[in-house]
Amino acid sequence: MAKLLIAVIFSLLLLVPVGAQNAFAIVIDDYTAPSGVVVGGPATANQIKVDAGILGGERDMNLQGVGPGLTFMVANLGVLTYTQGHLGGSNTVGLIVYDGQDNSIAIDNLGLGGVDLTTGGHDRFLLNVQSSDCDTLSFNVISGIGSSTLIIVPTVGIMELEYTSFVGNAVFSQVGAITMAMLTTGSTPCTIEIIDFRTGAAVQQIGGEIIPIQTTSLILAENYFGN
Ligand SMILES: [Ca+2]
Ligand SMILES: [Ca+2]
Repeated sequence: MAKLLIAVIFSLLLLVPVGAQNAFAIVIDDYTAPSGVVVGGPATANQIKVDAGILGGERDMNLQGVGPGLTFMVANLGVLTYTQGHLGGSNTVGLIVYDGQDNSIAIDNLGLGGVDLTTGGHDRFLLNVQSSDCDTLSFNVISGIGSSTLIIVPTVGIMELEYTSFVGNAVFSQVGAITMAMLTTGSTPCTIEIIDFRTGAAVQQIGGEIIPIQTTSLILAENYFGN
């Protein structure tokens, strides 16, 4: 009987249209709105892009601590590319800030007006990485005076960044700003390409297609097994 129910639940998973599964996803950025190339040099450099498709209507990009060698950041045709061509000297940071339309690289802790990242029962960010040989990505979620941080080593594919993995005191249902930073140290060149950043639930791979696990199916299973 248990095997039969599991099979039924599995079948239900396959029947849910893929489009419906992301109905509650909050798209932070799919990088289709182009930001011009931010090229590193002796000074920091910025690009601010206003677009309705970006969470909060704006993407603030900033390069910090750049040194010799071609280091740049650009968003175009659905791909965010960060290349660290740093050949030595101080560390480099490529920073992207989602904090509403403040037209400034400075972080407005209330800029998103308290967006609820848990809408639809979502409990994690889904970050789709196309390629990477960089070693560190750092995320910061800010809710007024609270903030939480997660530092990861990027891998190719859809990365699940669970809210419970963040360290700090941000309230994920009342978010004022989100930042993503590409951190590279010393003289090791690297490139990372990101094609999507959104909220979501757990994902599983079925037949080469990645679909979120349905909360309703999990509730069915929990009820049946008495959990
Ligand atoms: Ca902004
Ligand atoms: Ca800003």
